[in-house]
Amino acid sequence: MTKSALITGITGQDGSYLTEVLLEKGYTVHGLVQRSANYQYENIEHLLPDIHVITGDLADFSSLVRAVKQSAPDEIYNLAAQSFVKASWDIPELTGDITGVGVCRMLEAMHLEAPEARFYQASSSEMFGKVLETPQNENTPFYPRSPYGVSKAYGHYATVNYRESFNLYACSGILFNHESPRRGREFVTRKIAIGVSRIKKGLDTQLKMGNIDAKRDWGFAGDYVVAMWKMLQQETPEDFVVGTGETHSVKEFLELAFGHVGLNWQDYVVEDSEFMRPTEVDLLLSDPSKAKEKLDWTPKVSFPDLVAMMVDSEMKA
Ligand code: NAP
Ligand code: G4F
Repeated sequence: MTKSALITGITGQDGSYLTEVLLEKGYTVHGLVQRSANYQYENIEHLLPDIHVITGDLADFSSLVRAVKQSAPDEIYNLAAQSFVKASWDIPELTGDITGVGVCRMLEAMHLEAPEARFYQASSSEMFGKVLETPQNENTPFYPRSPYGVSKAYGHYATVNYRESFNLYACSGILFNHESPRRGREFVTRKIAIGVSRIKKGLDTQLKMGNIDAKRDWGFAGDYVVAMWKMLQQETPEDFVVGTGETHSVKEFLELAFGHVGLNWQDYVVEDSEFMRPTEVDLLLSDPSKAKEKLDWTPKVSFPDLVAMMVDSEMKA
């Protein structure tokens, strides 16, 4: 029988790649889309004929109940969030409401209307924050460093608690940074890829950056959505860390990205305090051995290939 999936955040980077994977597997895909004056369909334009769009919002419980009723899902992927860390200091309350409490609303909607469904929560390595051990695994304690990280920790524990309280099939993927040509333009990898292509084409002369010593464990989003799906195919619900097990600095990303088009990053990059954060996450590095062992999941795209993919995409755009 055809399976039904409900994806919140379907217009985002991960939502679009996950939709492609689920359609390929024969799922009926329903996507929750928030109302806006200019709908953000850029990432899913090509998928619109094959999916069912439902208007709703993580801030509006009644819309979530309706979405679950309407889609009768076997699987729910809660990917919607205010996902930009830097903005979470500007809109901390909204971030808490959507990225934190929104998870609770979605879990409760499932609890009421589809308790047999399986639930995936998009947890984040940002919860590790000022890391208490390296590398980070499923047992590493959290020390969030931003309103976003705090909100994700709330959503994470809400998921664990609904699983334990009501015996729901609910699990969290603690995903490390993952990128692609569909990444939001304000995130550092896409910002660099766009900056490099504009400089190469003579449209800009410099690229203003924040803390380029920060280190992240960067993978390709297309690989990571497969891990989300695999988590919901297990016999029992569990949480998994998903990452590459490699860490690189923003500086290394700059070096490779500029180098890819024959330029030297030091000739163009300038520091700008506007892009610094009140508190920083200095280093993230995953230990994805549980995902490898239990989900048989490993990332396919390497760091240099990811950088090249993103720069090439902007050069073509
Ligand atoms: P993204 O591109 O920013 O997508 C976020 C999605 O959430 C968009 O579809 C957005 O809709 C939607 N949304 C925002 N507020 C909403 C609301 N109030 N109600 C309903 N929908 C709302 O994020 P992503 O990179 O795909 O990440 C997916 C999820 O994984 C997020 O929860 C993120 O926090 C988490 N995560 C991401 C990473 C990463 O490295 N990418 C790592 C760990 C965890 P609009 O298009 O209308 O704005
Ligand atoms: O690309 P970023 O904005 O991503 P960040 O803060 O790591 O968050 C992303 O990954 C999380 C998983 O760990 C997700 F949960 C979250 O939703 C999001 O997808 O910044 C990466 C690093 C930071 O240390 C930042 O300070 O790059 C540094 N950086 C330096 N200059 C910059 C810039 N970041 C941005 N966005 N813009 C800059 O100019």
